[in-house]
Amino acid sequence: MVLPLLTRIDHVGIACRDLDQAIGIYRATFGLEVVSLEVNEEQGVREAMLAVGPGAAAEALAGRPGYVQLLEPLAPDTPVGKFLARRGEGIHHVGYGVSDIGEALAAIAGTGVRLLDQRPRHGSMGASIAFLHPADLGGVLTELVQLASSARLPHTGVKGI
Ligand code: V0V
Ligand code: CO
Repeated sequence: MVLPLLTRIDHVGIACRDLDQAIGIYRATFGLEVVSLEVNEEQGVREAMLAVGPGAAAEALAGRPGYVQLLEPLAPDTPVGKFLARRGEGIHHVGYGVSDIGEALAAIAGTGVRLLDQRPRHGSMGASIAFLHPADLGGVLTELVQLASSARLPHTGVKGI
């Protein structure tokens, strides 16, 4: 196992009531563009990833850029739906890159931090994701992200950079 477990900041997840409106705000204010728009039934969200930082050329070298992930709930009784009802719109979670999500989950479980997912789930753009309990991490819902294999560094095969 290679330390540190977290290799990069992958995305900031932001809860919103109206995804199209939120996308419009990020586009108008910062010029960010949507690179992926997905419905994830298991997670109960419609979500958009907006790339921040390096452009396409740098992305090929660095794996992928960071993202803003805008999250609209599919129903009130979902993680993001409940969050909106309790706290309103705002930062919902932080997603960090990991090289090997299985190894990372096993190592973190040994520290006593509670895993919300015992095994990886399907995430945005083909990534494998797993969540850690916010109550054990200073109130921050924390997500581990292992990139899809097609997103590995082209020359080295290194994952999750
Ligand atoms: C709830 N709480 C949070 C929170 N959501 N604290 C910090 N950040 C959040 N996002 C707190 C809440 O204030 C309560 O604290 C307590 O947790 C219980 O709240 P609850 O409304 O009853 O919620 P629960 O217990 O039903 O569920 C909360 C957890 C749940 C975090 C366990 O939301 C969860 O499993 N989330 C993981 C999945 C997820 O969020 N998926 C959507 C993103 P007090 O008041 O008791 O102290 S999907 C995604 O990111 C994808 C697809 C991707 O990146 O690819
Ligand atoms: Co996320």
